[in-house]
Amino acid sequence: MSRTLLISDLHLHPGAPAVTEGFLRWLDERAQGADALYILGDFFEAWIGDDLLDHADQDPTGNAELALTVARALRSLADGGTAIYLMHGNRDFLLGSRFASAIGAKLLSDPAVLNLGGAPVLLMHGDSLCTRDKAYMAFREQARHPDWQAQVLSMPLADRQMLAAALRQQSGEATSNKAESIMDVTPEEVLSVMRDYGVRTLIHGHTHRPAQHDFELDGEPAQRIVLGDWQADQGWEVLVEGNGRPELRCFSL
Ligand code: LP5
Ligand code: MN
Repeated sequence: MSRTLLISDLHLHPGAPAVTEGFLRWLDERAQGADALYILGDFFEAWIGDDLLDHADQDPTGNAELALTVARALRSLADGGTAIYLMHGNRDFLLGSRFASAIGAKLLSDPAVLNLGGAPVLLMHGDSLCTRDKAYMAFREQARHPDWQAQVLSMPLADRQMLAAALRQQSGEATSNKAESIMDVTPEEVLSVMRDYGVRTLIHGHTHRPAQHDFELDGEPAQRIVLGDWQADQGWEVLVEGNGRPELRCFSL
């Protein structure tokens, strides 16, 4: 029976080695032998450019070493026959084709349609669904602009580390002053994007509010599955076996 796994929001970083170790174990124990693995964004806590991979020996932050370790493990999964797909999140939108090919993955656009057992399923990171968060939507537009990205990627790595830290701090201050409802998906936006893509199932992450929401879309049953963020002691996956329905699962790491 075919097996497809979807994960998101691991937020891997050197300061949380237990999550990295848990992920490496999960790869061995759960992902090994799967037909496909979809990583739906925020795989890394912050990604400042693929050229970081060249500078592991001069990277005091440990980010480069972490990326190389994870890349090796994913590469071996891909070599074993698992198709890996990587989508950008709002923390790692600078992940590029170089990292993707290092791990043997394909970069996925957001949104992407996946055919699961004959039914189309929409995959997203989820940040673009939070349309009531006007300040974030403005930031997103800027940060996803090719000119801004080219300019940022031309900066020295150390300057990029500082910029990423400054943006993280700004974001932390901004989010602590935002209403919880603003930082969740906009219900009408969910319906609208599902209609646009003609799907009855949407799977995304980003909000860190894992759940399966069942509802009606134009008179038909529909579902929105939200993946959770990984912690030192717990991770989340969506598992699809054969022609079965996607199943949200929480497990200890
Ligand atoms: O990420 P999180 O969970 O804190 O909040 C998100 C939204 N914030 C972001 C911003 C990222 O955290 C920034 C970090 C990116 C790391 C990689 C950067 C690589 C590029 C640079 C280096 C090469 O996505 C947050 C949402 C929240 O999710 C919920 O959906 O609300 O949105 C914001 O916080 C946006 C703010 O409201 C407005 C942004 C202010 C930025 C202003 C720029 C100032 C420049 C300062 C630098 C000198
Ligand atoms: Mn996110």
